[in-house]
Amino acid sequence: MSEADSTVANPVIPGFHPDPSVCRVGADYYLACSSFEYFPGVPLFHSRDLVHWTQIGNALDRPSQLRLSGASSSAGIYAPTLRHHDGRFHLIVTNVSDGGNLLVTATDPAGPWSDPIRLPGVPGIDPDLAWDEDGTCWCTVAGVGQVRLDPGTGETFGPARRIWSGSPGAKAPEAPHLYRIGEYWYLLIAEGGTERCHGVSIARGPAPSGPFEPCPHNPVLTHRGTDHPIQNTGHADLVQGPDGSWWMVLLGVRPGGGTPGWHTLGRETFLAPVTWVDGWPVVGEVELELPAPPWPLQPGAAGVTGAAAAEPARDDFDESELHPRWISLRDRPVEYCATKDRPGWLTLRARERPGSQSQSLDDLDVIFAGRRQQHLSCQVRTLIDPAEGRGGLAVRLDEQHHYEIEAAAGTVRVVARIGSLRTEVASRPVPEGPVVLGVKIDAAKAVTDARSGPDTVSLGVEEPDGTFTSLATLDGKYLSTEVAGGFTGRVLGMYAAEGAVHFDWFDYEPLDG
Ligand code: 6LW
Repeated sequence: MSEADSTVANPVIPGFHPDPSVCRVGADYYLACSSFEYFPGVPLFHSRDLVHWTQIGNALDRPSQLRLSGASSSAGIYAPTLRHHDGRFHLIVTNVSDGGNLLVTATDPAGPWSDPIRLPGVPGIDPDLAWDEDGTCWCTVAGVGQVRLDPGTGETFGPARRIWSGSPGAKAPEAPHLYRIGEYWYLLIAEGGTERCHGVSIARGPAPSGPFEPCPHNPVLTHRGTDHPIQNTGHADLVQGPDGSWWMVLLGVRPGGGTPGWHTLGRETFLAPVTWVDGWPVVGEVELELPAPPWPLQPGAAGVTGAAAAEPARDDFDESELHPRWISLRDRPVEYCATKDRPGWLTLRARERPGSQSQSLDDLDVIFAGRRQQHLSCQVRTLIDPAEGRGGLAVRLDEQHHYEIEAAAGTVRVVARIGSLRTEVASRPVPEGPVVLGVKIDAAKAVTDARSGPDTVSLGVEEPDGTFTSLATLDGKYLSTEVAGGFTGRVLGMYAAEGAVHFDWFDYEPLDG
């Protein structure tokens, strides 16, 4: 796993970072991912070596750019394409819950990004942008359709035209990216669906509009039907390394446990080498450890930016702005989530709901701030002061799938919601005042039985002497994508159920395993 051994860890961006789109500007690489019902949307990363990525922002971080009110989980923001053209970054993406496709631009990818240009003439999901030698902009979408677009105004010219249907019989030809490489235009797609049959195929033609000839070796990448530890590989984008070599970023998952295998971290961003044979790409192995690329590696300075990163990361909430890794559900109004109410603490205020006394993680508009689970085994802790309300620490997959430990003055309790079932699993008195809540997630070391889960989730409190007392240990499979459905992964975070709850700090610590 170490760079000294000449390997680097994959995924290069672990945890719920699907649908990667990458672009290179000189020595710098930028990468964008999907974000679904979470606000802010479209996390953006920077790298100089394609291996170590640091989050520099989120492209859609203002309510004027991103409306997710009422969006169901796994709806919202799908599959961006990030490109640099004419001195500007262009990011095209779909909000499936609010008007479809939109385009934002920026001169600095760390932001600010423009308000969106709406694209009513661009149908469907997974829009791509490519410019030909004349400066004409081609927008290609899932299906695979294509329309000419003026990215300055959003105007489209003519109806979308079908340019390829992918491999005969394969479902869901999607995630197109179009590139001019050498004498051909290449059309890279995903097909087979984003589950176990996912794969990457390619076609090429003389012009951006085709006609396209499929690669005789399609799919150029798939792990379908294998017992490879990385599954669902697909939804890729191509980029050249600093030395001119070719690489692919793609999504994959790491299922654990028995049958059928449950993945809990969502779809993650992996890196794979690419070579070219007879004008077609040959994708190298997508492994958990990759041979290190031959250029100087530049580990990120801060944060959890790679699967191997092991340093604990504490958020003290001493800055007025939250780090871009923090995501909330659908929006994050400052009157409900702020560091100014009690300096040095994050205050979450529950919404007041007529006819109902409190909120819970079952609600679409619960006040929540969390970060993606990025390691198969990890531990999170937070110091909560519930004197003015009730709130807690949660492991969230969606509204119907979450475990949480909740504190009110004098009590903590563990609640589990799985599908339509919701139950209090354990409770215990605690001294009045601030209390440290913790969640420890342990990946299974062995499959003991065909049904055994991928991990266990222990929820508890820290005693005054620093020891952790678990109140409940629950099977993690129920907070997996295979059980919950949809496209997302786990998010670990704080929430308010009633009144105001204050959080002094939040620790995320990767654990071995
Ligand atoms: C995305 C599609 C896909 O739009 O999943 O894996 C959808 N690929 O391309 C949601 O992320």
